[in-house]
Amino acid sequence: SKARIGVTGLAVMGRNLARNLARHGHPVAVHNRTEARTKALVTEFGDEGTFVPAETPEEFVASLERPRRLVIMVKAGAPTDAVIEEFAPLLEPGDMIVDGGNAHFADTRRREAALRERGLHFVGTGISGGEEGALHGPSIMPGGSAESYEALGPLLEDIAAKVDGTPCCVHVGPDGAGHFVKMVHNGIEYADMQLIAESYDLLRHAAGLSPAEIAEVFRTWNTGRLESYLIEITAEVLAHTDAATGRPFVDVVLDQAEQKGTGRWTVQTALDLGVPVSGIAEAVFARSVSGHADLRRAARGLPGPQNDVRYLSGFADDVEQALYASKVVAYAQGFHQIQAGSEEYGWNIDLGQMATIWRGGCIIRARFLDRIRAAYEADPRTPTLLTDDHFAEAVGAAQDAWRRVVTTAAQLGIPAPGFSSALAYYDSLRAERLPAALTQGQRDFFGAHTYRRVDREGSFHTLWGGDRSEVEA
Ligand code: NBP
Repeated sequence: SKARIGVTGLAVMGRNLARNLARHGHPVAVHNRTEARTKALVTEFGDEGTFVPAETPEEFVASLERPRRLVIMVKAGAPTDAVIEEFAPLLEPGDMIVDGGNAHFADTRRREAALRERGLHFVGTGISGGEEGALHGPSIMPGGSAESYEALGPLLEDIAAKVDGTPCCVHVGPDGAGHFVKMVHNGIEYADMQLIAESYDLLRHAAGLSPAEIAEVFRTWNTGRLESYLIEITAEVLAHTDAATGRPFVDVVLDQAEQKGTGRWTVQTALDLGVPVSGIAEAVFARSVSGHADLRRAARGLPGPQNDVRYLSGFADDVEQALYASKVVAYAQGFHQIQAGSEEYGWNIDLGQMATIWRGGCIIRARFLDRIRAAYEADPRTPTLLTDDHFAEAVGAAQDAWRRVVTTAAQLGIPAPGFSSALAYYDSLRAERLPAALTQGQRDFFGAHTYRRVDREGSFHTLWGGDRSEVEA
């Protein structure tokens, strides 16, 4: 009998996805460039379900029922193109190639168009949740044609995480929509992690709490509106003691954050789309700053503030409110980017559904996402989450504390780029007038770039070098 689906690329992610499929009763063909991985999978986990191991691409393709569903789980970039080129000639019209790797959505659009020409479906699929998620239920964000989702959806929904019985998997939209949404998911993840890191730093250096005490604070927060996977693991990491030295684990780790690139892609794409994702950008830059060891060493002796204010009473509660409000901003910016991408590429993405499928399986899974779903259910065209009734009220109530935290950070010289940029974004949106009017005046002065007026239609230019009269441009 034939396999219902196949997975090629059996490193951690592919192996666990294949096991997840098999455990759900789907016979799964398995293949890897280096055959040892295929053998190891069948030897170690063969009793979990029906695996159909294949030594060659030809054998692999022949073992799949039609239309064929072939999942690629290899390193993103050139390896993905190489594998597509290896398998596509062996497939027949109507067959589906699913790329579950972390591809850039522009690559996915290119590949989808090329394979469509050859009569094949190409389904760029964002998969979040790491290796544990792949095995026990990830959040799955498939792009590609609606037709391909009919054949793939039931299988993917079967192996996805479930929240209240709802699978964390939905057809996001055509071609690169799935990988685009996965990219923004990762961008939001960067922002969320940075805000949590700043919370820790402030509790430690403004309030003087120990890592173990801060772990307790995070545990408490995890029983409230901030309840999420990231808050939960933060408490675990902070409570951990290094076995070798007996010191807090967080004190023996080199303070230089690394990145694989999806945060950077989010910001690059946002710049192209003209979407202000300042919180995500600050998070990417914060990692970048941390990694510039030479720069930091050179600047270490620069003067800081003399004052040593300690806001102990109520400070942890203030930080909770700053974290909550900044987090709303980060999500508002990320969802704005998805909306802009959807309009640019004609994807017609349902924003409420994105919040729904991120409630489980993925790294940013959180109680909070139910609220975002509700916001888009109440008004699918809401211009920003910040003006949704619930969030407007909650952030409004948090803003005094948020301002105190940003002020404290500035006074003590503790960097809080995430908190402060989120607050600046909030205040920018709220402002009756922005100094952009002055910027326009400067642009008109040095470059005759023209400006619009508040009281009349049209474009205008002031003759700055002449009698300074105004002309219509
Ligand atoms: P890796 O990204 O480490 O890729 C290793 C796999 O790619 C192996 O199966 C390897 O085969 C295969 N491969 C390479 Br490299 N070049 C190949 C080529 N030219 N032809 C055929 N196969 C080739 O694996 P991973 O960490 O399991 O991740 C898989 C994908 O999932 C990546 O795109 C990753 O970004 C994405 N992802 C990972 C995570 C995570 O938490 N790790 C989460 C979400 C998404 P070999 O065994 O013969 O060397």
